[in-house]
Amino acid sequence: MRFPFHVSALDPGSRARRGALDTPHGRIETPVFMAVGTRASVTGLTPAELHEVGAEVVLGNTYHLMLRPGPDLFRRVGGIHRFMGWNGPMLTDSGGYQIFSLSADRVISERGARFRSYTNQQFHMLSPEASIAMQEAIGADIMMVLDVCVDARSDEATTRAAMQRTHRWALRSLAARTGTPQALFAIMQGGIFPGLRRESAAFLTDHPFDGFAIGGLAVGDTRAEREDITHMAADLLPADRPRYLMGVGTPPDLLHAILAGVDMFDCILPTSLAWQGTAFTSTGRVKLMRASTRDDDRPLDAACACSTCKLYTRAYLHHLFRCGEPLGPRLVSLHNLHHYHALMAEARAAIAAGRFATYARDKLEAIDRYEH
Ligand code: PRF
Ligand code: ZN
Repeated sequence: MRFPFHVSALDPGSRARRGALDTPHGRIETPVFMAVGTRASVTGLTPAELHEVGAEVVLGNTYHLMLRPGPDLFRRVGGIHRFMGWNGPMLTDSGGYQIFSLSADRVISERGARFRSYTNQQFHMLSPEASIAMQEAIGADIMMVLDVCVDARSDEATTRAAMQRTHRWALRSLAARTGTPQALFAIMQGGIFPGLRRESAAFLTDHPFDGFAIGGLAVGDTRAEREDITHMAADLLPADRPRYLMGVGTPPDLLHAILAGVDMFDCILPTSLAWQGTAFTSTGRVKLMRASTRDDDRPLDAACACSTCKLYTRAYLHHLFRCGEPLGPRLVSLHNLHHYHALMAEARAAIAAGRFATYARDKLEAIDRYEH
């Protein structure tokens, strides 16, 4: 293992665990939510602001950064931390998901994925080896293997083929490393098929990966399917490595996954919804484009300690969104990330105190009451 992961507490009423992962850029306290900064930027926010809202880890994406600015630039400036001015831990996703979700004219073969760039229409090849080379140039603390993600509604044969290719690519990724001080996580696939998930865990956990991700969820599956697979998948993964649920999700999704024993998350929801004027609050979602917030002189969330909630009213935020002022989405992004990070801090404290099952049940009930 490249860097140590310590589990410091197990919740007596669930599979939840409290841990810490030590990286060259500092300690990651788990469970953790990682802010998405696809193109070496969490849209609209500076690293200082990310620290202020409690961000521990920032996520970059190999697919986007390979197309622009490209590997040579990262090699020249000495990696993404210096490039973007964030000195905390970072993780790069491999590009596997973007090939599935974004690429035009893609052809996936055993060698890798050939696709057309959205920046200049040129063809590129993203192979497991090319993804590792790019991720080593980017220099994030944690790298992900290139995987094949398919729609959760795919039939079992299609899902199995994608999973098996993901396994072969995971071994090629391990072999492609050149000895940089970066961790490498494998990605479990297998869709909504329990048998495939078991196969995927059995295969991947036989190899010296530093952590294991659960991929292929929140891609067309139902909430019930996602929860069932998350529970069974987390249980199949080794207790001494971090478990990362990719691209999930809402606060209830996170609470359920922590109950299942997941340690790490990322999701674009808090930041992407912020840019549409939607805020997560302790009393449900608030939509700031709605006329109902026009004369509302309350803070976004009276129970929130973030600077947006300390300084501004809903009426002001509504005004900013109505005028298309960039300060609006910035202030709501700060609040939403603070909301997610505060939820994680509460979860960590509850696990350490041995009362996470009760905490999560109460929290889920409260969210359910407000959202329905
Ligand atoms: N694979 C990779 N990144 C991902 C996913 C995946 O399956 C998902 C699925 N929810 C989000 N991000 N490499
Ligand atoms: Zn707030």
